[in-house]
Amino acid sequence: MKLIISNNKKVDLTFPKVMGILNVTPDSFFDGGKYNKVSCAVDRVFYMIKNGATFIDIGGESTRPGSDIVEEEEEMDRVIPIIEALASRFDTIISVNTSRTLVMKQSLLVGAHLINDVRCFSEKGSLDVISKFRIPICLVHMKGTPKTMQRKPKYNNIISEIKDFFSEKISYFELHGINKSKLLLDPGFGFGKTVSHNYDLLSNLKEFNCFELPILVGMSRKSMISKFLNVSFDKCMLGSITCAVIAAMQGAKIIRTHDVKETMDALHIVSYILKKSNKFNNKDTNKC
Ligand code: 7PJ
Repeated sequence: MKLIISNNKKVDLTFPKVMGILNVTPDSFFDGGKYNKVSCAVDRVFYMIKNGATFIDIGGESTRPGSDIVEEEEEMDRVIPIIEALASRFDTIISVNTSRTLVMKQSLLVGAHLINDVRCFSEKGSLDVISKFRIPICLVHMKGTPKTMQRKPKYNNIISEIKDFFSEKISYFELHGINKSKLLLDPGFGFGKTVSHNYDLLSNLKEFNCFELPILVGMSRKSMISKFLNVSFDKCMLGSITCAVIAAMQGAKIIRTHDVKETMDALHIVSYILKKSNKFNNKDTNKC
């Protein structure tokens, strides 16, 4: 499986890759406030690339549960100078975590390659921007909004509901001129899910391979780990890597993480295991 970023940029997704998280918000729950200066962000990204990150995901709005909305101008001021600095220095794939049409457009103009919108391109005009720039996009499942999503989320069958969501979105985007090959799917760990829902998802993640699109997962230091283990966010690295391994063994292709180096170590072993198991056992696809 390959992801075409642009005419001269492709990512081989035969084996899982890492997306390093760069939060440029003052209030993110784990690393908020650390990388909001351009030079600190550049240093951090250099470190992540050196340790094996293929993608860098930049976010200027915290979407943690209960977080408030950030003004558009504030979000622009946080992310645009950093994207510009990164695009001129590194050959990495720059993903922007935003729901704002203007932020998408400006980010793409200064060198971003991918848009990751947890609100699934619901803002007016965003579809026009992504279709004009022909960039890959990540479709994330979320029930509610970051402000409300953790107020008793309920599902009858979380797997089939998220499959229906993906089917509907894929058709919608195709209908609006976006090639299916530009889509990444993310079941949205922590976005309108209880701890138990998140583990329902993780234990059945391979079900989403039926779409034959790359699956991206973000579980790094989320409450599904801290609450389950009853530890603080800073003690969640091993739990996060365990979840990353479980996802990658089921075919997840992009692992969004705060801990690039440690996740890469784990994924090197996962890739070797997948390679060896493929030698004996062909195709593990299922139908939707
Ligand atoms: C995710 C994300 C995720 C994608 C965040 C955090 C909260 N984007 N942005 N998937 N999570 N695609 O990092 O804890 O799971 S923000």
